[in-house]
Amino acid sequence: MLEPKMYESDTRPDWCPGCGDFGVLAALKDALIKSGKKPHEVVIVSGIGCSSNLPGYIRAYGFHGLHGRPVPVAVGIKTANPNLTVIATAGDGDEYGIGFNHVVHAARRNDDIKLIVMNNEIYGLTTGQLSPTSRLGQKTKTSPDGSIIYPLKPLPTILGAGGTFIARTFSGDPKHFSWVIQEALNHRGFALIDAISPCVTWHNIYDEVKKLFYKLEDRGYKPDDEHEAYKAMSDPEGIPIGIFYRREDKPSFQERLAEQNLGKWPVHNVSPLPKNTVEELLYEFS
Ligand SMILES: Cc1ncc(C[n+]2csc(CCOP(=O)(O)OP(=O)(O)O)c2C)c(N)n1
Ligand code: SF4
Repeated sequence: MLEPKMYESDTRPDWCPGCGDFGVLAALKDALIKSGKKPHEVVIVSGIGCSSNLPGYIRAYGFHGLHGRPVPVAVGIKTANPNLTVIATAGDGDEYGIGFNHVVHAARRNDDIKLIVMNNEIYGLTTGQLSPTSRLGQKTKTSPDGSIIYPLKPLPTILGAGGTFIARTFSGDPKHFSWVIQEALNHRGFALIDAISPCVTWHNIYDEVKKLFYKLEDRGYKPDDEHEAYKAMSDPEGIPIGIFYRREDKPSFQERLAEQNLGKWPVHNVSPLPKNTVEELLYEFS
């Protein structure tokens, strides 16, 4: 029997009080429990940033790696052991900036990983510089007179790259957030969840989001049409949340690999490294 406390970590988050990332963490735990996943079946991978500290705050397998690199690490883990549920969690600087190339190609290959990007439109950890999703005119430490760069639109970009599950949700609505994650966990292949997760310290957009967001599913929206998805993603008036696009007919990269390499795959059938080799490697990298 799965209980919420199974995912409780001994480490308490050091996020600022009110940071949107608390809502993301709560929704992720709830979604994993509701999906019937046990902690030993789940790996959470991150890069660097406030949001990227998340794997330390949840009791599952975790990997806290280099800035911008959670996606290739997650893809490697899933490819080596397809029985695992692999989730990458990171910030907009991490995934829409330094690591965006990896995201585009994971979407193109339809790698069977789930990516939650905590999008606060700013660099939080490094104290408030411009990020790829910062707005035109936004004042930050690196744009004191207002940004003169148009923001990246990650959702239509990933749709254009062949993404098969593209959603947005809001940390201020944990029930909706948990539902979107549960749907992503059931998806066959790559899922991008753009999570509005405000940074209360450097760019507090809570009030604005609360005024402007609405749920696609409340308006009878069906996420099966690419052109409708582009339109919904580009609403100039409001902030739609929900699943913009989903298709289940495209096999994941890992499924194709299994078909091609029948008998030689997955890699986890290979004998494990001797214990002392693992200890030597850990010592070298500690
Ligand atoms: C290769 C590299 N470049 C830059 C940095 C410095 N750095 C650490 S976190 C970060 C940005 C964090 O912003 P974001 O990914 O949006 O996460 P947040 O802190 O807002 O959650 C940067 C630039 C780094 N650690 N490594
Ligand atoms: S600086 Fe911003 S993103 Fe980082 S913990 Fe504080 S509120 Fe959250």
